Amino acid sequence: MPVDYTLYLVTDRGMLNGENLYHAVREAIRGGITLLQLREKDVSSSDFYKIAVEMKKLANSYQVPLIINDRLDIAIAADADGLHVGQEDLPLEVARKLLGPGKILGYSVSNLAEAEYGEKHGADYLGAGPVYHTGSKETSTEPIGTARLKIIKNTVNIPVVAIGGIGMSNIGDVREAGVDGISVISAILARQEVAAAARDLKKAWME
Ligand code: TZP
Ligand code: MG
Repeated sequence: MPVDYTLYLVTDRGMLNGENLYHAVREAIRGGITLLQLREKDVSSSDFYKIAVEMKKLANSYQVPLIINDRLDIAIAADADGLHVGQEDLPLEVARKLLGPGKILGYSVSNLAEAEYGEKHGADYLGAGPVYHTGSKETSTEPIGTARLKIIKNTVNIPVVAIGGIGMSNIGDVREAGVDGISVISAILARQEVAAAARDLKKAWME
């Protein structure tokens, strides 16, 4: 089944101001997210696994694919739809080998060399960024901007999803770069009205 990369939500429980993660994700799904990444920092493996299993049930019931960030073991154990790895995670080709050909494998890139490497070594899609400054991830990588984003998109032949600091104010510029979708944390999860935030982004993307 082809994956729709239009509006890809990455989770961060730290953004929720005490709100329940499953509730927030359900609202985001109702608002129209097309893909979900469970990104858990500072949890035990046992908790990560339990959350992944619950999230998989939730995502399944709405036919939204679930991708696990970084942890191949959790992705396999929870029978998630895929895994997302970054430059400091398990090597892409190793992840592909262990994950098998049928699962979705995503790869974080911030320059053209990484993008070409990803395409060549088994990534199904690239998460390219940070496009803009973001407060959601500690990163020393300078924002790549939409010009470099566009070069990445025009060079590789796999889907490219833009990430980092994307919201209603700049979604039009990102779309103009020709990418396949946007990946966001705060533009959905830090908002009071999660479903409405997702709906507005989706609508802005489609217009
Ligand atoms: N990878 C690159 S930027 C980022 C990740 C996980 C954080 C994106 O969060 P936000 O709130 O959409 O800027
Ligand atoms: Mg990572």
